Amino acid sequence: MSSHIKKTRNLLNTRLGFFILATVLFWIKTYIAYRTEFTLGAKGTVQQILLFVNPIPALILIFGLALYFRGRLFYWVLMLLHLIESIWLFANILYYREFSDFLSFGIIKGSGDVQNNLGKSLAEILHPSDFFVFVDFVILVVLLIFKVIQVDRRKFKFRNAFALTILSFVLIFSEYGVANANRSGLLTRTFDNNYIVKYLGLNEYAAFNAYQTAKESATRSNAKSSDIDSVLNFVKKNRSAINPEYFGKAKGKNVFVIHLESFQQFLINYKVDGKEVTPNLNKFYKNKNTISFDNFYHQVSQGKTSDAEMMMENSLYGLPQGSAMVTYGTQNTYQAAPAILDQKGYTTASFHGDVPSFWNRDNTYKSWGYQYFFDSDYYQEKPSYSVGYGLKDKIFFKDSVKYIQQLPQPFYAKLITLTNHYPYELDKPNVSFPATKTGDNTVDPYVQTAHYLDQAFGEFIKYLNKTGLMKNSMIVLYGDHYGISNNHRAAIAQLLHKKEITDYDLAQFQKVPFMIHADDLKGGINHTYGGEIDALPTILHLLGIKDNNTVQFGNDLLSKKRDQTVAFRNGDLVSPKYTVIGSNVYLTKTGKEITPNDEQSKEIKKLQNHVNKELSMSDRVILGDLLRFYNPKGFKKVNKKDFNYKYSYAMKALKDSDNKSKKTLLDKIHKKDTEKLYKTDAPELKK
Ligand code: GP9
Ligand code: MN
Repeated sequence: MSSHIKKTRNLLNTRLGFFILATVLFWIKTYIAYRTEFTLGAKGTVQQILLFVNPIPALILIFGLALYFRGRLFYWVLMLLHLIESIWLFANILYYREFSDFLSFGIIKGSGDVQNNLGKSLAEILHPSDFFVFVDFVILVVLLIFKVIQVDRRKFKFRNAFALTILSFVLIFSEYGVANANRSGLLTRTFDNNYIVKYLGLNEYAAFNAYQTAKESATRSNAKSSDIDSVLNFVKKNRSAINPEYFGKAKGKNVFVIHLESFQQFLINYKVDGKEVTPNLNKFYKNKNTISFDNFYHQVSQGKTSDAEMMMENSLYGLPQGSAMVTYGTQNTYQAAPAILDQKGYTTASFHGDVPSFWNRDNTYKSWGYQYFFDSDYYQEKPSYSVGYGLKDKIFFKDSVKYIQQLPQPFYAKLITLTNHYPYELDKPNVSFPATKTGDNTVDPYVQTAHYLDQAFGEFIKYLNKTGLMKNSMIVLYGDHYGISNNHRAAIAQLLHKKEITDYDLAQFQKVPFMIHADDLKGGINHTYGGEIDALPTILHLLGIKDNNTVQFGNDLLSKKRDQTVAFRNGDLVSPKYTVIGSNVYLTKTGKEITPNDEQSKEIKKLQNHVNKELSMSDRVILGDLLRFYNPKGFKKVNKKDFNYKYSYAMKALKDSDNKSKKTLLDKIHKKDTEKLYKTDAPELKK
């Protein structure tokens, strides 16, 4: 036994031994922080194992640097790196406690207005126990000072130090390989900082974030203020005239934007075993006061939901790779729907039953000017309440009412649903619809979660009717993107009752619902061709806001004369006449593939040029942060500092604004809590 201790002491008295001790202590400490300070949501064995081991490779790399130094310098360098690493962990623990997200370099270097008011409330956030993060540092220092561990003056071979560096890279890349197999697109699609920490670790996250921030500031600093001029010329030409029949028809009303997750247009009026999948949405679609578009396409790329949000509320395209909300959401200047409406007297709020960091919403929404973001921290959570990414739709809608009724009117409220999300899981008690029988397991349950979403929507509509909100609100519905990806051709063919699926069919399969309802609106099915990029101008005109100045790449779908070319993010396009997929051309009306004659070629070339230009112009706006150079008349630049999405802060703000002006639903119906009027059959809420 004593020889064992002696051996260990001998080892610790070597440089390698000291390096191992420091690494192991830091590893344990990080893992404890992972488990106790962050909500990383590691599910399943692979993620659990990755979470456990992921601190090691980067620690070998970073602490291993010290081994290149001679003499006492090794100890100094190692302890310095240790201290920096500890401070990084410490800072993240504090930041996470306040913002449920990890620190990003964009925030740290942030030009004043994006600093998230760091520091202000530090005293409130800090717990004395947080200093545990420095315990191992102190231990190591004490051991050295009191010579419990002897300083080893012998040289550590360069060859060995180098071998350790190589080993760390091998481990980092293997770890990335396993992570990417578990979550494909981890770094290319960049979903959520939590994911990167969960899979790769806090240091890898820092490196990746530094890379992203550098890339972002490079494109930003390359841009000149005059770059905005060509953009302004382009969007000016594109703007369509208002349609007096619709302009201002919903003026002064509240706006509900309901985001139907992964919801495709083909589901409307679709039947399985003779039963409608979405009876409530179908009824809404046909309602005489609903304008329903049946040639409306999603235009998203890798950023999926975040691309949809970007287009719907900014009339700017997402980027060809990754998510613009993640990379360019925190720092960029925007002229988004919430900001425009805020400046017209609206209260603005987004509701979503997932963590705030997903798609970087917690930062991007500030840039867009959202006053409130009711994320999963605002909802009661129980294991049975959630599936997949978060709160089940029925519970989400019901529990949102608590906040809706406190919003001063008129308000702009966006509710982002979640349950109808790949892989379309739902627990038995909530399944009340037959799956399709294509034999493709990813496709078949899609109609079941879509049916569930429809029921949730139906319950919400009932509430709106009961409370009178329906009368003074405009309801906008949209599907954000496909639910069934193009990889499922055989199943899609079966669903559409077709023998074979062509590229043309797949393009048309990208249609999603877009419906606008208000009590005195002239409804009907509108066949104009358009997409998510066109939502904002359409909505603004209905609200009577003639916005000729902010930068928008879409145009009002209700305008009588408008460009109906729909750009997909990869440059493919659909117009009323042609559908162009790569080099293949189809007639949109019939789906017939053609070899264009000269005249057709000319027309197609014109369409294609327009689409290419539109996409690249939009990219320039985002990559160069061009809106920072442009102060349109009638629009005030958003000050991100004005916003704080922490629960206690929001509750106080709601109370304060209520004291100032009695304009909430709660006031209107004499302090009666409207939650009681909400009826849901959600099995989780049954007593
Ligand atoms: C997560 C949700 C899903 O918060 O919005 O995003 P998606 O995977 O559809 O892009
Ligand atoms: Mn989505």
